[in-house]
Amino acid sequence: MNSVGENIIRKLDMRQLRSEFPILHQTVNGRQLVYFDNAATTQKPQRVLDALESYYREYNSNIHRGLHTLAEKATSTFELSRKKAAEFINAPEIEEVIFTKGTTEGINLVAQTYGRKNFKKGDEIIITGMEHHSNIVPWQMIAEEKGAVLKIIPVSGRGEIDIEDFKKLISDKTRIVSLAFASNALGTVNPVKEVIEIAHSAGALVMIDGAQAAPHLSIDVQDLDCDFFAFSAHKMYGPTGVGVLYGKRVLLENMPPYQGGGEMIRQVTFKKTTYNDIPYKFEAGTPNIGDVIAFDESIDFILEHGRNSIAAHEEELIQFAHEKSKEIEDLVIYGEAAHKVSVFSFLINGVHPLDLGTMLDAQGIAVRTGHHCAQPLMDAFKIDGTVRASFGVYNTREEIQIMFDAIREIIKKLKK
Ligand code: C6P
Repeated sequence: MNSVGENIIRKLDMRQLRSEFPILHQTVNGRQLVYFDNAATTQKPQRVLDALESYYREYNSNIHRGLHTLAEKATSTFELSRKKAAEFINAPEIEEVIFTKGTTEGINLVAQTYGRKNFKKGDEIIITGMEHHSNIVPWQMIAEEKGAVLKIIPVSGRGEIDIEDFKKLISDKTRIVSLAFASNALGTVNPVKEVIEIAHSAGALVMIDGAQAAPHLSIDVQDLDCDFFAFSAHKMYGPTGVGVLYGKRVLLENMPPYQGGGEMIRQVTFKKTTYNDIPYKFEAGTPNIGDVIAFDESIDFILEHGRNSIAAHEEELIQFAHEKSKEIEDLVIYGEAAHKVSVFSFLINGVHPLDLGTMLDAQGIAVRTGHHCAQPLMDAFKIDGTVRASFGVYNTREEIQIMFDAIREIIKKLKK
């Protein structure tokens, strides 16, 4: 499944593809919406909306509990999503796929269970200087509690890490290396496979923050050989409130539960509780059933259009944006890595990013401005934030042209 149709690169039929997204067909502030905030969250195709509605209209029930027909349908449909998610990342076993609220919860889960059980004073955790706060703060919290030390791989001016810097940091004290596959603020795709090989040979585990990789790149956790991999459905055309944490069985089985409650137990007495098998041990309480079910449709959406075809389309968009940006003298790009996903982060000399964002919004162009939840990275670049246009499968060159025309007009107006 992971490789079905993946080697074929087809030109996407943009008219048909865009017609699948009802939200795109509206005017915002009197202009046709140009949605360039896909790294924050993507829009949802009709099939995802339909799946969610169909669950609530036709078979809303709790799962893994009831014996009645609706409960059985809800349970089997929910579990089909797990199977699909496992195939999407080529997980060897379905039980290694845990449903979470999103990437943030996945990383916190590992820090608070694996970390709490295994870290001790003087142990080291390595992250990169381009991490999202979700991949910094959970490690800081557990490091503080355990007396462990957080070490940072520096980021170059182009927005890349140097493997040699990583080699200098890793030692027999390193317990885990946690890094983004792709940076949300710069677009950089990190050399995760190389990092994993080096970390493993030093006896350290590796957690991959896949939030910005899952919508754009083919993910194969077996090929990567990562120990943990977290991602969010809402960044890949699926619903909010759903994410996946993949972990190797042997690790998950030896980790204590994250939260206590229903579903995660085998037997409870007032004296002692025994825990359920994975993945249920980590899924206390009623999960986000409807959204997990709808997530299945977003995976199919990606697979049917083809990950390689989507990647090729997005590569064309990011290249076009880089090309166009050369025409604007005052534009400075943040993130010029050799391998990038479709994130275009920039500043215009003399224009505050928040002002530029507001002025673009006035023309129906949705971008994100600010530190992008990567404040240490912004500090390293000595800036408060950037303007970020992040492209998704439904974006077009014409829309990028519209944004650059708008930027040019804004600069002209401000310079008058
Ligand atoms: N980045 C952005 O606009 P959640 O919120 O749990 O779905 O994902 C957190 C997260 C973790 N890692 C990376 C690399 C991310 O980009 C994000 C979310 C959004 O860039 C919202 S801040």
